[in-house]
Amino acid sequence: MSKKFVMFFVSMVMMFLLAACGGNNEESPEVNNNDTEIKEENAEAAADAEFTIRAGIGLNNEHPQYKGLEKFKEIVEEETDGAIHVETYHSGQLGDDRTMMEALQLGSQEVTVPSTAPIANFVSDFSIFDFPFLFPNSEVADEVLDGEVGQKFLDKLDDQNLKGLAYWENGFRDLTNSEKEVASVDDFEGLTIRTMENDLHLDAFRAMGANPTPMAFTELFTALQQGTVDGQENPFATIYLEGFYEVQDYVSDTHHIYSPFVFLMSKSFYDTLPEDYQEVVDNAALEAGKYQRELNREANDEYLDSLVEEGMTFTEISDEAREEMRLAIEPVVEEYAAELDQDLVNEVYQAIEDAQK
Ligand code: TK8
Repeated sequence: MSKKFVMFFVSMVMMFLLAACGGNNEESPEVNNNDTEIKEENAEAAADAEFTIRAGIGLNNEHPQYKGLEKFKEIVEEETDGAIHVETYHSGQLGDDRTMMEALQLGSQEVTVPSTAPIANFVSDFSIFDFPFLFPNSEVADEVLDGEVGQKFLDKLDDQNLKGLAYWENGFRDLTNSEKEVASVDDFEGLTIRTMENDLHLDAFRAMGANPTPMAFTELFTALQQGTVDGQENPFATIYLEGFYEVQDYVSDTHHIYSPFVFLMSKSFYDTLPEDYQEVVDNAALEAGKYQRELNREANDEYLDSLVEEGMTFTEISDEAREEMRLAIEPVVEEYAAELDQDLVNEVYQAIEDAQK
């Protein structure tokens, strides 16, 4: 059976299940009506448009990342007078990060905005951005990613039939778990932690004594709820907006990795766009990214308090404890750095230094 046919079959089954659930769920008829209305609007707009962009992400529609996608839609539709129609999907409605990236490669989806960690499975050099404690703050990250070096990495995506248009921000990752307060590297001992599907993340958590297990984000809430894993790590905004506080008791500001998002477009789709439309999507991805980063930073500042209000115990990581974590992970970082393009590694390190001057 061809992959496309399997995907088609799976989506038919999903549509049937969704329809069946909708039918039983008498308590929320409004939501169902809205969905139908949105679908009808989409269908009409898509019929009038020359091009349709289906943009999907794993986070939900409360997250600054989704607001960023909405901004992208607004700019593109306005500037092309509706000739490009953008449909936005959240919460993994179109699949998990890897599935969506593969769909971009196949040309069956046009846009997704994953973290760099899963991108490293497609272009291994991207793993450098997930080196723990690489970026001291988000301003330095902006300067490096938006500069010449960042562009070199985006260019490497072309060979994978992916077009990298801009860096957005997932943010500094913090640890939550259901077992105990984590204040130092010793406290990681024995904790089963879900990580993103990325070898460097797995090795870094092993180096700190944890039992990491890779998992798609779409499966995470259930895994936490059922106790398949004790903990996970994500920025405060995600921990709050995805309701992880309902199934996790402890949060520590480990800030161990800064996760960039990359705004990706299917390259084969991008190449079919006339040049002036390419320019529109290039600029819209950047513009929407600026807006998304701003919202994200506000959210991350604000949501730690909200997590505590929801009853989570907050443990502050001291500078010394963070330095111990960094030292525990250092051999892993060196091992991975040795495997990458050395010139590029040095350029990234240099750019980070320059950005701090
Ligand atoms: C959402 C993911 C998520 C990431 C993760 O699809 O997997 O933990 O941080 O935000 O990209």
